[in-house]
Amino acid sequence: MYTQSLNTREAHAAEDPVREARFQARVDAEEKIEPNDWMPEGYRKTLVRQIAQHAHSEIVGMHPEGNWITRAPSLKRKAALLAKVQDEGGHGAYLYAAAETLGVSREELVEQLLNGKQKYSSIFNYPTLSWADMGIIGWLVDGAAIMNQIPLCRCSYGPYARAMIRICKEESFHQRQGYEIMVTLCRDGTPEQKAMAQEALNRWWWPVLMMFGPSDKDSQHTDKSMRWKIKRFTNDELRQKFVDATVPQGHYLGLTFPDADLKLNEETGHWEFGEIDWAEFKRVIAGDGPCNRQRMKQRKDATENGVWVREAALAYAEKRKARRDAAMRIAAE
Ligand code: FAQ
Repeated sequence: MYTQSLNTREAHAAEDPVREARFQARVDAEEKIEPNDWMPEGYRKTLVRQIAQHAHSEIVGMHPEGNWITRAPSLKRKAALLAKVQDEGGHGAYLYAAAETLGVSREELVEQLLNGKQKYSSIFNYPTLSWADMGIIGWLVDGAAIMNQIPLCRCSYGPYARAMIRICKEESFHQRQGYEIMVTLCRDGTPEQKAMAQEALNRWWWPVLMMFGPSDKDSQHTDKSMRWKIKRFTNDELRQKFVDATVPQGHYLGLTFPDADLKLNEETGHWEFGEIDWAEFKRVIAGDGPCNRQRMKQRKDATENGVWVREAALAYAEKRKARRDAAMRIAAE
């Protein structure tokens, strides 16, 4: 399958204006592009980059919350958090499978994460310092992820769009469990619990806004991705939609946002917000955020420590196949 995909990849590499025009017409007509269809090499590369980055984010994104599983304040909270972190692992697996339909193997993608050629979302380079961070991650990080990912359910590439439908359903549950933690802390909690929630919001608000990527004027890939209908909205459009949806939710909790410039523009109906610290964003995606080194070490260790599991699973699959083949041979005789 992999060799076949490589051949397809070579065939795609050649520039072909006629095929490209036909491809663009299909995209414009909202047809789904499937793995065996002809596609421009740039389209394939863009998808591999984005889907791989997305898959890595889900896997690395298990670490900040995984840090709190043993310290969740009740059995109910522990069970919900455990299930959520497992869901994130599942999302990573779907997304690697979607990327594999484009002729790259999961091993190659993991290798590129570990050698720094591919990225994961900036947000997972921040530490989880209190229980309120579990509420904040569900409410804001999953909230931002959903805002970005609902339009991806209409992405022109079929396998990615279909993976996103299930992922979004689960993310929506994650968002609600996070907001429910926030309600418990802020509306039903003690003054200390509310203060803990406010402190968490103060740390996470700006990094969450950075999740949507650079501003449109600095985004390198948006124009092409919009033309190919991989992206349906620009980074700034989605960021604004998120701020508009989230600020009233924060006010319901009685929290204040760490932004002196945040104000509702009565004419446009949008919440205007202050300038994002793009120097911090660049630093974090260049590898110098608070937890980049720790996260990469965790992934390297997990890859190395998991060698025996992968080998055992492969040996077991081969043994089962040999047994099945032998049974079929006997049945055929
Ligand atoms: N972090 O030209 P653009 C989740 C890079 S999943 C790091 O605007 P594009 C679930 C970008 O790669 C969260 N790097 O790029 C969960 C490019 O660099 P390159 C992940 C970033 O692709 C919840 C350069 O900057 N979601 O949270 C970031 O058109 C809770 C220029 O940027 C996805 O991946 C960033 N934040 O737009 C899990 C969704 N932003 O590769 C656990 C799919 C930008 O040229 C717990 N991805 N860069 O070297 C997308 O929608 C897009 O890729 C964007 C970026 C919107 C993220």
